[in-house]
Amino acid sequence: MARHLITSALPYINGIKHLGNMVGSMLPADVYSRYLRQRGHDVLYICATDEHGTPAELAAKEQGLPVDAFCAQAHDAQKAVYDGFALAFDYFGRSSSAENVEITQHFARRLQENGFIEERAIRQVYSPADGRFLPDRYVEGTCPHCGYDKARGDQCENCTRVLDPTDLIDPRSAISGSTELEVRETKHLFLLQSRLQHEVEEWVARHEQDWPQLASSIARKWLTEGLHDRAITRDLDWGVPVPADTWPELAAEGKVFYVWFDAPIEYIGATKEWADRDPENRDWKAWWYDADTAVRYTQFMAKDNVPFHTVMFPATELGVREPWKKVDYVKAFNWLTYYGGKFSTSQKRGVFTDQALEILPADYWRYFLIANAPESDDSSFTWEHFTATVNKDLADTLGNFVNRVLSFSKKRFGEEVPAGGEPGEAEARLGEEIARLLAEYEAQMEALQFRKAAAALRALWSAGNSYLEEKAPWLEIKTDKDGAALTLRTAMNLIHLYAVVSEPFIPSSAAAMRAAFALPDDTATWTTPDEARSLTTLTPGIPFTVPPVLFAKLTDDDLEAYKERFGGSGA
Ligand code: B3M
Ligand code: ZN
Repeated sequence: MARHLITSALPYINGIKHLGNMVGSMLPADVYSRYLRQRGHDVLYICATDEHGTPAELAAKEQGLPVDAFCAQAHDAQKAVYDGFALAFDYFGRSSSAENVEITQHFARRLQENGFIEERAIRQVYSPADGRFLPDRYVEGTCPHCGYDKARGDQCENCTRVLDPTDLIDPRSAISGSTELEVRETKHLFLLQSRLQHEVEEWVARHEQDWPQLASSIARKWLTEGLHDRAITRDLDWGVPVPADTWPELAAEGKVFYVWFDAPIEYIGATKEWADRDPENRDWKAWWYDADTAVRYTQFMAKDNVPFHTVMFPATELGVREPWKKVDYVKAFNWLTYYGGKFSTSQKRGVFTDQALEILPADYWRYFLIANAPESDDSSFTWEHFTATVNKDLADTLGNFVNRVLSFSKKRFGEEVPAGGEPGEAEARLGEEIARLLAEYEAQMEALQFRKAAAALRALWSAGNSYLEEKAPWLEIKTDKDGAALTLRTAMNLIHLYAVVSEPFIPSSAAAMRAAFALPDDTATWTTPDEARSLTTLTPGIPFTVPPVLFAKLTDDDLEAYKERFGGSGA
């Protein structure tokens, strides 16, 4: 049994995330964590809100709140949604925690001692009207590359190019709108990534063959372009302070670290937050320090975050010259689009995770999103596709099977798993099919191929339906009561198997399926393909109940209502 450290990219604090964010980081990480836990591995799944940087300050300002109060409240709001999605984090922390401040400052000091940090005077946009420097998103203007007129100082949302505030044409302050901007000189800390280029290259070369192509190709591209030294401090009120013991002058000026410097360190920080809640029993360092082979570390993220995780954070970790655990596997996702266009938080386009839960329970979303995860390419969310998938896979194939089998058996044989005939040729064939599909499902899960895993799961559900159609116990019962009892008992064993193996995808429906049978809890542990083949976990006489309908079928009226509310064609 291995120890698995799992993190998903830290959702930014400035607002509730949309479904595209969910499917590209937290949800697959949760599915994978649940699967590994079921297989008996020691799993630590860590996530947190990413709370520093200009967007946090701007969002707080918009709501008329001090930044710390805004972040506290926004953290709780996001956490509530993730609870609603049944994301089973071991810990969901905050990058503004004392733990992260401590570890971030430690990293910076070590980088300084090792000669990887340098103080440089740079020219920054200053706004006399606002009485402050305007880093990153505090400046807006026209993109010099594509001409988009709402480009932000850190990046152009239209052409995705990374920018510096001084690059913008016709710059204006995002706070006051003032266009009377000056460029002034100010000192900042630079991380000398260029000096780490060679080491990072070697490190990537040793790991990339294990990574999916999406991750390794992005890492390669960045390395080919060359690692540039980058400013890791900002003139902001909110952030991890530059430590005064090492940089008294910059600390006195109130400089803080740049959000992308402290955010990845929060993976470690949040693990310490987790341990600090129960220090007797939890050892954060065992997961992060000198844990090279003892821990397997898998990260989940959307593709725009890949450079930070495959190149920049490893550079930081290498430069610290201490044995901090580095990522083993980078699971990167493409974009989920909304009718082929962009989901956009700022333009409120698409479906947000809180709205999704207002409409339907989490399992509907979890299944649909993972079954259509943008793995090898972008994938498109449409309400038509969503309702059709829910109806076909969840309501017809799985839910209806469960309900049909249990209701019919109850009606004809009472509320216990029926006795009756011995398994025959049809059951042997079914057992082979189930064992094969389950092995396929396991293989895809271990390979983190979520769409293919979902397809195997769906095939497992379908196999039950085919068996039921073939045996037709509702006819069989007229001539062969024992045979019908065998069919139903076998089908109930399938339901029990589905309850176990569907858990990573649809945890609450899986719990409802399992709870239908009066069984001790340990039968919830994984069933191997070999065990599954015999389909005899449930023996005659075990009491059962018929659970309420697992998945409601969505009607044409529902579909129209969703399209009405969210904009059908996305135009
Ligand atoms: N907060 C994701 C984003 O906002 C960013 C991830 C940080 S992971 C250390 O794009
Ligand atoms: Zn642009």
